[in-house]
This record gives sequence, C-alpha cells and structure tokens, in this order.
Amino acid sequence: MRNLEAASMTANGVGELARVTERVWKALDEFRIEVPSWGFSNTGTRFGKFVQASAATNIEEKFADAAQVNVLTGASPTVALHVLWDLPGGLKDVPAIQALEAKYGVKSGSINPNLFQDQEYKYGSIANPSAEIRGKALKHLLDSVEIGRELGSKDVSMWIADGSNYPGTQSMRRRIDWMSEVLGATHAALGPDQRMLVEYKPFEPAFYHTDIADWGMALELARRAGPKAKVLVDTGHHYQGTNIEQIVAWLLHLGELGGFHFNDRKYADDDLTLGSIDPYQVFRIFHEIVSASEDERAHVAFMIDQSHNLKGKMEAMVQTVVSAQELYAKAALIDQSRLAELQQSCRLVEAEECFRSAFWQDVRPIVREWRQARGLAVDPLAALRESGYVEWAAKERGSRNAGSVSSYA
Ligand code: PSV
Ligand code: MN
Ligand code: MN
Repeated sequence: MRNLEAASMTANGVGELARVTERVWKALDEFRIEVPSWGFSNTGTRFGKFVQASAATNIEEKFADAAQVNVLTGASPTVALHVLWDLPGGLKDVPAIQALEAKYGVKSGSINPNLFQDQEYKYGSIANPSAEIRGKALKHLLDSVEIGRELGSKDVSMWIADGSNYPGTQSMRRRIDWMSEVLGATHAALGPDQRMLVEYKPFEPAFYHTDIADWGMALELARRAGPKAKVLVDTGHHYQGTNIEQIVAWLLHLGELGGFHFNDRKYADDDLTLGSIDPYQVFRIFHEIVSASEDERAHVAFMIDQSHNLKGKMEAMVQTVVSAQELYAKAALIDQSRLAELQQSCRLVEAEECFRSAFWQDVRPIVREWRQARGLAVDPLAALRESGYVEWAAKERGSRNAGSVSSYA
C-alpha cells in the first residue's frame, strides 16, 4: 500500500485514494464495539480501590455513561450487563432495564452470568463436585438465558472461574463431564436467536488449574453443548507470547468464533485500554477479521472488557473505542488481493511491507473526515472534555461514591 498522501499526488493515485477511502469508511460504518457496564463503576484490584467521584453508582448511571460514549463515537450502541451487579432481582429487573434502554437510546448487549462471587462457589460452580451446587449454577445460567431472551439480547457470555489451587486436589477429568452436562442443559434453553459464548482463561482466580484454560477446551465444550455455543476470545486471557491472531484464524475457519473481549495487557489479565501496550497485535487480529469472508465474520461480536482504576473511566472507554476504530481502519487499508498474490509467490519482504505499511499509516485524518461526514464529534476525547460531562457526573455522584475525593482523574 502506498503512502496515502503520496497516492493523492498522481492521477492513478487519486483513484487509489478514493478506493481506499471508500473501503475504510465502509469498515467504520460497520464497526460496532460493546461497552461493559462494569467499566463505568468503581472497581479496583485485589489490593484496593481508588475511588473516582464521577463513576457510575447504579445501573441508570451506567446506561447514561454508555450512551454518552455512543454519542461521541457512534460505535457502541449496546452495553454488556452483569447479572448479579446490574439485575440483582433477576427477571424482575427486566422492565426497569427496558425503560433505561428507551430513555438513553442504548440497548442491552451480552448478558454475563456471575458464577464466581457466591460463597458456595468456593470449589467451583459448573465443575463443582457437589451436584447441588452445580444445579444452583445451572439455575443461574437458565435465568441469564431468560433475561437475555426478554431483553432481546443475542449473547449469554460465560466466564467460568472454576479451577483448583493445588495438584491432586480435584479430578480435572470428572469436572469436564460435569461442565459438559451443565453447558448442554443451558444450550437447550437458548431461544432461536440466542447464543452462548464460552470464554477461556488459563490463570486466576485459580492458581493451579482452571477448568476452561484455553481455546481448545472452550471449543470442545462449545461443540458438545450445541451449534449455538461459540468461543469467546478475551485478549487478556493468554500466556505471554501466544499467537492470538492464529487462534482467531482457526476459530474463524471453523465457524466457531463467537466474539471478543478486548483489552490490553503487559503481564496478565491487566484489562488495560485497547492498544495501549501492543497496538500491532490488535491490528493483526483485526486483519484476520477483515480478511475473512463476510459470512465468517458476520456473527463475531466485538466487546470491551476493561475496568480502570487509575484512568478516568469515561476517558478510558472513549479512548478505547477510538483506538479500536483507528486500528480497524488500518486493517481495512490493507490491499487484500495484492497481499494474497505476494503470499502466494512467497515474496516475503514485499508481503510484509504490504502488511505493515498499512499499520504505519496515520489513519486519523480519514477517521476524522468520516466522523465529520457522519455528524459525530471530530475528536471524541476533546468533545468529552469540552462537554463537562465528567465534572457534572462527579458533582452528581460524588457523595454516593464512598470516600469520594477531589478529582475524578
Ligand atoms: C475476569 O477475568 C473477567 O475479566 C473475565 O474476562 C470476564 O469476562 C469478566 O471478568 C466479566 O465477568
Ligand atoms: Mn472477559
Ligand atoms: Mn478477564
């Protein structure tokens, strides 16, 4: 791919620029990424919490914040909900959520069951040796499916925190069957437009083994459960150096990629803003998506799974959506047919240059033009600052945020 500015200097270049611009605008028009309700409230690490005065203190404020991010970016019309945190009354809370959807103009996105907080889950939820506790976990999953159906939300997104801390203390094999049984029963309850996404994670909170540690285990469990079960890739849930884009390529190829939880990390499941540590990795993942067929990528859900304790929550969320849009635009710049030719003829350096020169292009001017054409804020972060929304929220919510301090940042 030629430099965008250089391309515009020649007659051929003008044509090429128009084609590239069209491709990028189309990609941006289609790009949607869901924000997590838990990214707007005060959370912390296991060592403590630094309270932000402007953080959302209830579900209405989470909807308000999510709506604001959508107004600024034009890319996040849905918000992921966490059942126990956002619908503590379960199904009874559905009408209240529907009222918030109508009021704020954002819809409920994926429904996240919570199988990790209850004391009874000390030795696991769906992989617990106790049939009674597994039954309780199944009931919660079935409630989550019903909540999803009532809200018209497509995905029930499952992170299973089960595992053990010491070798020999649990039968990893028996636990496979127990999980299969519960996931199969959950699948049987899904409505025609619903899916269940199975997330994997090789570490934390368990320290020796986690029951769904990698994409192979998630895939096998999803397949056993049924055709509406797919794999969810959380970018922070891999060992250092894992080739995540290769996992993505495989899952796309198999038609088993349900979606992503996007975040960045330096060490473990750090939940940092997307692309803050390794934007090239995000670009490589997006390339796999962009280069897949429309069919293959049609049902891949993009979600953010981040929760910030130092950065302002609204700023971090807007920054993440904007970074995602920019990195997706970069992936859309790649001339796919040229790349395929170069790969086929093993012209390695040219292929690599074709690929990485797209990454090195500054797409911000094109993205700005697109925002302007779509009536969006040209610079969403600056617009957030100018709107005074965060200061307003800090005044409104400050007293409700325990120990609220002088500033939100
Ligand atoms: C815990 O690792 C986690 O970050 C998982 O990624 C879940 O998706 C998320 O929490 C919400 O439950
Ligand atoms: Mn996740
Ligand atoms: Mn995580």
